[in-house]
Amino acid sequence: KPSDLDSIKSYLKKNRTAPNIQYYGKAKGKNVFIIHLESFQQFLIDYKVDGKPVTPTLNKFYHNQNTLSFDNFYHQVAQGKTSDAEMMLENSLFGLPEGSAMVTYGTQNTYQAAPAMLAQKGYTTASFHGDVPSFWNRDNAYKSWGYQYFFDSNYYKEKPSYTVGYGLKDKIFFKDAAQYLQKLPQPFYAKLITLTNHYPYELDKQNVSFPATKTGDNTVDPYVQTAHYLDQAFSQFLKYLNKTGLSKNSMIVLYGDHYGIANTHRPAIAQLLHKKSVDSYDLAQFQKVPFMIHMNGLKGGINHTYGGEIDVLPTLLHLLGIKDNNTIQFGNDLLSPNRNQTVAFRNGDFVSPKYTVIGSTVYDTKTGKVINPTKSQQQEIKNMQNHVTTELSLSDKVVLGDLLRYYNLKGFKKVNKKEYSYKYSDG
Ligand code: GP9
Ligand code: MN
Repeated sequence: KPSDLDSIKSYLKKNRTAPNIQYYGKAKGKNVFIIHLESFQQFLIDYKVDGKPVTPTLNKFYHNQNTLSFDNFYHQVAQGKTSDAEMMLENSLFGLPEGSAMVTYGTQNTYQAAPAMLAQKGYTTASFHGDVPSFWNRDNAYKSWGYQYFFDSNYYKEKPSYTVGYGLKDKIFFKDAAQYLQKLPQPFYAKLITLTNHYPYELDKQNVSFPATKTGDNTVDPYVQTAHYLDQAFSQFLKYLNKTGLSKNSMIVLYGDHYGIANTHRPAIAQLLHKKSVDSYDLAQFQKVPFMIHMNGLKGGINHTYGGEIDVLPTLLHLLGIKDNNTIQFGNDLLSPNRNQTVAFRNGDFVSPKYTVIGSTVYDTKTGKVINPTKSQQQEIKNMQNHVTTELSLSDKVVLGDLLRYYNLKGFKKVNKKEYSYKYSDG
């Protein structure tokens, strides 16, 4: 019922942060590219195998003076993996503790998502992905989120040699996506979801141009090879953006959706990190994924704030100069000066600049050492824990109760799903 929103509104009111005036509106009217890097972890950035960088292009992009990069940015997904990441990115709502919100609540629920918000500001909105449209219920959830176009696998030329694993190989995907991109009225909001760097990291021989790691764990060792391939695909796409001049009037956002190497592969992870063994603290650190924002003229650098996927939308809205004083969103702008830096994992564990709390164990985030909290530290940690459980449960309340159907967001027109169709037809 509508009154279920009351506790949520008052929580959000307390937690909202003011934008950073140095960055507010800096990307107003620009095209937005969201490049979804499949299974891409932060440790790959600047990582070398046999003295060679795995991702030379992404490394350069990460260190570019016009790129804002974040080195304490965590994925916050659960079983919904990619779909949880998309859910957070587009709505600043968490995925669910079990299953996939996009699948179970993507079709019927009301949303006030990024594509719809931007479309109502004059943007063209499109998602691109080289898999079938039904995967993760994208074809329905995207309508609820207000995507005007969804260029799924039906839109690209198909040949057996063009695909590997779940779908189209990234190099072909980026190239084929370009023909549709070119025709989108500007400004646009375009999300490109890559796919080749996906477990079990298969790649056809011609495309393998990087040495596998040698941990002896077969599902881990080829990871750097598909990551390298993804880097090459991104490099081609960047060239295209530069050649067409699109890079000049666009904000390019990159992020890793979730881990590629599951925490169960401890011995292999230890070897990759050149450590004797890894503990829960190391594994929490291992959950970092890249988040980068690039734009001509943007004041870049590596920002050390602690945050995660839930924080992306508020960050982007502020950069685009879109007020979000009344939105039902659980993240906060990564560029805001006084933001709360407690990063919730979906299971209730959390990381912050001071403490990393995994189950009942408390680590000092700076040193990685287990600490025995004093009475006053215990209170501090308890407050943080409270914050985490509150935000997760309130977000769940919004999704499970479909509460946005009762919420009248100022200046926002409710999405009418019937207006959308993504069916491919020739000509
Ligand atoms: C499938 C792709 C993979 O279309 O997005 O999803 P994941 O297995 O990474 O959740
Ligand atoms: Mn994924």
